[in-house]
Amino acid sequence: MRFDIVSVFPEFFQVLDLSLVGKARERGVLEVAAHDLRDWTDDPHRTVDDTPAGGGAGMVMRADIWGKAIDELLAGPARKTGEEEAVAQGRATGGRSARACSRGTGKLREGAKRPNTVPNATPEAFRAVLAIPTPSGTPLTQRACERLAGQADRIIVACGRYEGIDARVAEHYAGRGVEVFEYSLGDYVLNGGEVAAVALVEAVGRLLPGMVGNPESLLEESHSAAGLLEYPVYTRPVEWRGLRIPEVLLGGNHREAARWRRDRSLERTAARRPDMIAGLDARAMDKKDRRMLAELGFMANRGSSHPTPMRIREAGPADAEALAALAARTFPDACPAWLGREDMDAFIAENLSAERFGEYLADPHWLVLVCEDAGEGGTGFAGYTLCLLPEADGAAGIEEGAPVNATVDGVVRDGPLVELSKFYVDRAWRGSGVSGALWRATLAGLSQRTRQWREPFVWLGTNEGNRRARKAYRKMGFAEVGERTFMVGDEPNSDVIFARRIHVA
Ligand code: 6GU
Repeated sequence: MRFDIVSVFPEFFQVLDLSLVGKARERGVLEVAAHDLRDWTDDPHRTVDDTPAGGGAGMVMRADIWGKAIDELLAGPARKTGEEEAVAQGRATGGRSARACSRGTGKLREGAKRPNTVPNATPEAFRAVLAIPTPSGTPLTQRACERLAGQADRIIVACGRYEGIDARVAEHYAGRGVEVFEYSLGDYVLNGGEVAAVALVEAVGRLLPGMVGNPESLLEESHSAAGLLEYPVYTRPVEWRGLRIPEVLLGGNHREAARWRRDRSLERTAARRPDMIAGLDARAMDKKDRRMLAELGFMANRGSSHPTPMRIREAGPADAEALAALAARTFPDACPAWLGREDMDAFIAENLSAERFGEYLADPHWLVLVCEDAGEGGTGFAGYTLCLLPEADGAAGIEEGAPVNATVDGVVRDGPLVELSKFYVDRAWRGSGVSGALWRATLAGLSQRTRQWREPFVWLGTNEGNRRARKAYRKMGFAEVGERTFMVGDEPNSDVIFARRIHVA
């Protein structure tokens, strides 16, 4: 791979003699030559710019000067200086390679006396790319760097200054079949393309075979194919200024450490680059990934291609219709298989209609939380919770079987006994982490509303035969404290009663 960088500040590129890139140049993996654009001028002032056509501030770099420089460099690598040749073949010392950079800046004349190492050179044969750094280019990405490292033999970097390079330069070479790559480092403006040229050499150069000692370090880094930012890294001392390396990285359990790193990657990416979360392949994620993402405000189920942002919020009167639709969809999931459709429909019509939800939503004793798909073209509600708060330190739902005298973890209740009347997640969102996130938000809301009490409880009843729900409630910190009979339509159902403390440590 050879870079030819053209700039009015060729000395700038002496930095490329240092570190990794410098070593690769010594080893011949990479050749870099910097050239002075002014060497292609003919006038005594060595002018490279002129005033902008159509008026405006600043100066524009002339197409004719750039054309001469690029034509000559495209014509092939015959024009290596002797020292560059030495660098490429690994004969140079560090000191000579440093000179190769700064001395390789002279105009490399047509018909130079050195032999052309690749005869009949054409842009195609060299797979040459004309790279033009500009704040109006496409963002430089790891994908673009990987493609250049894999496919280009020669990259000519045309560093503009002032207001940029006459647009016909890019147009002309693209028309001649040269790949023109106008790229930007990010949404800010530099004074010229030199810094961006160094960035390109380093980002592409380190991907060349034989450049990075441990190729695995290429796999796990930020912007690798996984589409996540890298996790935080640590090394000794184990404790520094009161900060310890996370224990999970010291214990020697590689699976746990890998999971921890994956979670930190997801966390960082969600916080710093939410745009990258939306680009993740949801089908490549496991249940733990989805749970973590739900904590971070994104939801993905097994059927979705990409995670979407989710919002958990208190429902308002305008949500009654959508809530009733979700409730009607989800209620049958919790019923035993033998229960008739008519009984379920009767229950839904009586307790889960839009009118009923309208009443719940208007009554301050009910706390209704919804989890919704907040992405573009969101699919609506994925789940909801419905809590009934009693007056003062009373018990909500006494006639429903509230465990008024129950103790939990050996603790006696001090404060209200809230009823978790409904907690449903749409079938499509099972296993997505939505229910965990919705539950934590609900518990936080209850804790907030009962904070003047020392030890408030929350209770619920669920069908005895619904093992999935029973297991889920135990995981949510509930303990079985009793039983009740619950009517769905005309059918009596055996329910289990669960309770737990609201305040968490
Ligand atoms: Cl590639 N060039 C200039 N002049 N400014 C930039 C940039 C490039 N990328 C971000 N800002």
